[in-house]
Amino acid sequence: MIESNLAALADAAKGRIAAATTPAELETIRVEFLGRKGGALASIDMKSVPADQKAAVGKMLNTAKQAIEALLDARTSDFASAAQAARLESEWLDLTVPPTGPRRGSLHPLTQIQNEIEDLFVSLGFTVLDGPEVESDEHNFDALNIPPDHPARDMQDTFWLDGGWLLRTHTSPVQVRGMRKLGPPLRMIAPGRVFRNEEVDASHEHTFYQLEGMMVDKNVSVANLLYFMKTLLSAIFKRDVTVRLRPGYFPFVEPGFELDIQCLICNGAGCPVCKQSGWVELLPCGLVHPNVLRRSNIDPEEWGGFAFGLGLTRLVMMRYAIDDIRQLQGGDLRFLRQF
Ligand code: FA5
Repeated sequence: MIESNLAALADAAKGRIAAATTPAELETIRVEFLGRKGGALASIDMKSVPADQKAAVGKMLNTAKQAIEALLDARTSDFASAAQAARLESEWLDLTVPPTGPRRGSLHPLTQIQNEIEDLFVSLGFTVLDGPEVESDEHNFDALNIPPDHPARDMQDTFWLDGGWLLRTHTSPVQVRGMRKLGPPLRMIAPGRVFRNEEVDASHEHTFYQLEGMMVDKNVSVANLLYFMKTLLSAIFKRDVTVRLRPGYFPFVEPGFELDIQCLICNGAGCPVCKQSGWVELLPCGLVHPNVLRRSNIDPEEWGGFAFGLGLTRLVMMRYAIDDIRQLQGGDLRFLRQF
């Protein structure tokens, strides 16, 4: 009788232990079955067991108690391992994930390319000069062999300010400042912002960047000019690009050239950036006109020079295949973050 009661108790305990979902539940089960006072095993009345069976029943009780304890211990240690695994999972760190935190900015593509060109020319012995954006008529036009009423003044639509001042239409006035300040021999570049009262489209801005270059020395020739142009383009594009050189008119150079690059947006097929021509005007240049040297107190009999006026904004467009110039100064971070 006691034997079958014990077996039923052990089965009941086994079922309850298996179904327990928390360590607290296990504790309740432990008290219920094994508690010294009122526990199911403790309530078995040994007094009613005949003396000759007491030893055997005691042994059975012990076995049942040990079996329940073993089940409780095993289940308790299951809960402890699960808790440990959950804690490790919650503390897991992937050390290879890049750090979050504030997003770092980057240099504007124009600044990046300007820096590259400056480094290149500095390594070739050139000085980097700066000039004012509000210029005098004299520096922007007269000293560059463009006197008042000269038709070439209409080549660049000017924003005029009061008192004969203007927003410089090109970086060429820095040539004048460089020649007057430093004298010959001279190797200078001058990157900067220029302004034209022009209608804006995919390749024309009213505010854009140029990079002026000038070398004044003895025996400067078109060969010197072409050497520097080639060095510049291969440093920027790092691959072969198709260019063409054609005569160009600028009052401050003689002879003057236009160096065009085959449009890298459409590979010469024709698009809005190149106005369907397949070519983009990029790098006008020439040998410095004697009048320009003379106006800056340099004797053209003794000295000669070349000058160029790189369209820096257009160069950036070609290098990164940007199909609309307005994106460069639109301030849209989604665009800028690509660089
Ligand atoms: C000039 O500004 C001359 N000062 C360049 C020069 C310097 C010639 C020294 C000879 C010797 P031009 O107006 O062509 O030239 O402008 C030079 C370059 O600036 C152009 O080839 C073009 O790449 C760029 N450019 C001109 N107008 C715009 C514009 N509205 N928007 C963007 N880029 C322009």
